[in-house]
Amino acid sequence: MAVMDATVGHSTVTSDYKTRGIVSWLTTVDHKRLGIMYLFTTFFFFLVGGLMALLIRIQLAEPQNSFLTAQQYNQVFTMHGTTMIFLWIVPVFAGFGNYFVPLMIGARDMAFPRLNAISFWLIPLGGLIIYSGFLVPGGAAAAGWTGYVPLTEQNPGQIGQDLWILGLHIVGISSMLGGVNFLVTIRNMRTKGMTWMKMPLFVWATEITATLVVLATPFIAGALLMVLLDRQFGTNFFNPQHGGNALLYQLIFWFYSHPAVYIMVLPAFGIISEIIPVFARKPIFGYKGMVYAIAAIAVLGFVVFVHHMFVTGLPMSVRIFFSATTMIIGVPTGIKIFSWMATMWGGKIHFKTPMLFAAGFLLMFLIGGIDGVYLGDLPIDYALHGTYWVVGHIHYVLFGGSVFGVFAGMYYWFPKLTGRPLNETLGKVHFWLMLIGTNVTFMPFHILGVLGMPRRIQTYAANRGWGDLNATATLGAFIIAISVTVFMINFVISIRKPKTAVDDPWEGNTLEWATSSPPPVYNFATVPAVQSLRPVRDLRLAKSGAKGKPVAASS
Ligand code: HAS
Ligand code: CU
Repeated sequence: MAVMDATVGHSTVTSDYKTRGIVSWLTTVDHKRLGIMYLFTTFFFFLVGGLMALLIRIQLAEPQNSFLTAQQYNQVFTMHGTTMIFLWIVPVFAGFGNYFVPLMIGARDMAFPRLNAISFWLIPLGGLIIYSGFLVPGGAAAAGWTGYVPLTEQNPGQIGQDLWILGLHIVGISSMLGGVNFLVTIRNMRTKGMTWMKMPLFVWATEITATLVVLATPFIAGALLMVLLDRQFGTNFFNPQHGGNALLYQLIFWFYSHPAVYIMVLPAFGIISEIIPVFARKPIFGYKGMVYAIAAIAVLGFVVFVHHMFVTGLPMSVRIFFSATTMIIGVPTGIKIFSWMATMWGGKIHFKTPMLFAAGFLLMFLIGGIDGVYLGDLPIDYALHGTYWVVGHIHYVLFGGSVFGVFAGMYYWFPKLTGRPLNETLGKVHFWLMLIGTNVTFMPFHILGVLGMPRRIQTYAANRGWGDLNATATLGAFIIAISVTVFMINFVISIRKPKTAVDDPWEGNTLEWATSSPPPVYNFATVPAVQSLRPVRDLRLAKSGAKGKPVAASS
């Protein structure tokens, strides 16, 4: 329960924060505790989603395998995609945002702490509802994470599909409440001196992601509601036999889900943009360009969605328009890639684990981004749509991109979150295994796509020649699983050590490094003055008494 805390004069700080025990966590409205709970919960879902991925890979490892039945296979890949997208990647960044946005802008908490707690609790609730499908007759949802009609409307008796819709609605409400909270917080609670153009890029990424969330999420909620009404209440929105239109579902779904792919990666862009300048010991190259590029990606993100529907028979003029916009969205993304490279260029790069993951992100996302541009090209997409190429694309951008971004942030901020550093040697083992695993798993997908292997198939004939590449991908998936295990071992070892982390272990630039590790409940005794993009570096310089001394985090 929130109680006015006289020492900080802010009603959002709970005075019961310091009490230990499970109840204090279950009832907390503190942004830092909620941030940690987001990270734990979503990581749990990552493990569940990963387990399902291994089941998929075991099934596909050899031709004519019968490890999973077709029905089980459909449920498993549907739940894998649903988990990874809606219960891991989208909310994990809300976790980082919750913890670090208030710290980075010098605020005491989020604008609406109780709303924040509700946003968090809706995630495990939504997840439980989605998974409860496994317990009902007919099993869990099995129509893919995209929930295309008519697949989702064929069998109204299969309640798992309705539970999936209900759970996604709840998770969507969580995202939107969180989004509004971020927008209000960032607009109103920045400390003195932090103008828009002095905001850390992670905060910018969160601001723009939150805008996308608030504008786009209602569309998927609406599309899913219409499916629910069609399934259970006799409407025919998407039923052509009664005057409905099945394509309408795809249009509404992708109007959300294309912007959503940027919801899933912009926060990772933000994290990388914090890490690279710190470890290259240079200011970020082209800060303003970086801000405008994120904004441009967000705006363009709303006008490319038809590239998911090039083969649905829409008029050629429409296809050409959306093919062109899809190419154009590579430009602001390219600006970001080049700015990160320019930031590293000539820098004295410290290859600590966070920087390794940031560099890995850059390379993997580049591959995924460029194979996406191939898909934006009409004739190529006619050939590759619905094949494993697309699966390769999404895993390079979402695993090589977003997930590497999450781990970069995890290693970078772990000392701040816990007061303890993660072990560097284990971190490097984790990184290299994950990088190798990612490529061994997902590179073969591209070749399989070109060889014509369709996505979402439970098995394939031996004479198709897809066996070896699939076996390789399965091997890679297990390498990834081992790398994640190494991370968890690292976590357990590190968390049991005494709290030795200093306030500012990496010589950071942004305000979270100006407070203790972990920060006190009120975040800052006094918030440092913000006069530049790198207030903590300014402080360090002032302390050392001379500008440009080697102690500076930049050249
Ligand atoms: Fe994507 C399908 C195109 C970015 C996620 N994408 C998906 C799906 C997911 C997803 C989940 O046009 C599957 C959905 C499903 O289940 O059906 N995607 C793009 C393009 C970009 C892109 C052009 N995608 C993402 C991100 C994601 C994501 C980010 C999540 C994090 N994607 C597609 C298309 C499909 C698609 C088709 C549908 C395919 C189908 O048939 O179903 C861009 O945002 C990528 C921009 C980034 C770069 C790299 C850096 C840029 C540089 C500048 C120079 C490069 C240039 C290109 C000028 C381009 C360095 C040169 C081109 C050469 C070929 C050399
Ligand atoms: Cu798209």
